[in-house]
Amino acid sequence: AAKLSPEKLLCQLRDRVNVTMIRGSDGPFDTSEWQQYLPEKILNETVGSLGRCAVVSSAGSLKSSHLGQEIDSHDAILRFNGAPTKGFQEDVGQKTTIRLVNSQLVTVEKEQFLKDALYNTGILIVWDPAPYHAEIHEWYRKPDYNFFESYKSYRSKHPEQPFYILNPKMQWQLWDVLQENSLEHIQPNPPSSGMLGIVIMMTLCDEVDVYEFLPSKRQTDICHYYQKFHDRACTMGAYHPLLFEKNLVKHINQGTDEDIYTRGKVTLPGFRNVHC
Ligand code: NCC
Repeated sequence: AAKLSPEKLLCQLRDRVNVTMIRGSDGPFDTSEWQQYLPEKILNETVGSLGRCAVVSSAGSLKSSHLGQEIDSHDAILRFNGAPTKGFQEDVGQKTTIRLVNSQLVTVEKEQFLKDALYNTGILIVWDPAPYHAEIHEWYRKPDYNFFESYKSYRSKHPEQPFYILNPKMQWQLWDVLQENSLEHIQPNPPSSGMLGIVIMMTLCDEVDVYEFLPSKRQTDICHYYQKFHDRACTMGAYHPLLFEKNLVKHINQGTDEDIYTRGKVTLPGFRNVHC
């Protein structure tokens, strides 16, 4: 597979990866029961059109980065899973506009998820690994983690907070683009929350700055900036095709190598600024 130019790759992402949230009119969710739980407004209406956005990875290399102020200067900020801001403002900022969580967290860490105030700010989006290009009914019958009950409990507890379910078709559309632009066979598992979050923000924003997805000079085996736990797989990937995701993001970076080295920062255009 010959690598596409950065411009062509951006066009592929824009035209082939369809970022949508589950709606009450979609397949198995078109029941009166589900209508009470799914948000009425679509995500675009909830957030409006965003200018400069930041995606903050959870990497250990954010520690001692002093990037907090720079991150907070963005119009909207996306964070992942249980990544906190409290106590870490200096390095990661304090604003959260969107939090993307995986279905494992919502299910396995259900008690925490339902009670921890960390999750009560901004818009929540949950995603679940679906079988390769599975039809939405098939996925609904056999999700990777059955997070639906936990989702409903959260919605009942916090009915005013927008909380979306990512349409699972997106993950494999994105995986196909990753595979087609990699020289090796990549593992048949969906992209990481990090990569999904980057593409979600590219659909909502004029410009997206991503922090410590491509590691800076602070690269470390410490998995998260908020925990002491060491594991190289956090940065390189094991289940998720993280290395391939990072190669692709590097290829379409519009910022400088210096920004990667010192700030772990890449700058990507929003899809509305990609002209094909
Ligand atoms: O660790 P996790 O990811 O929550 O991190 C969010 C995203 O940040 C990027 N990252 C993280 C650490 C690191 N050293 N380098 C990075 O680049 C990645 O892009 C990552 O996606 C996930 O993707 O959802 C993941 O979730 C965790 C875990 O489920 C949640 O933190 C909830 O507890 C997974 N860890 C385990 O299952 C043990 C992780 O594999 C993927």
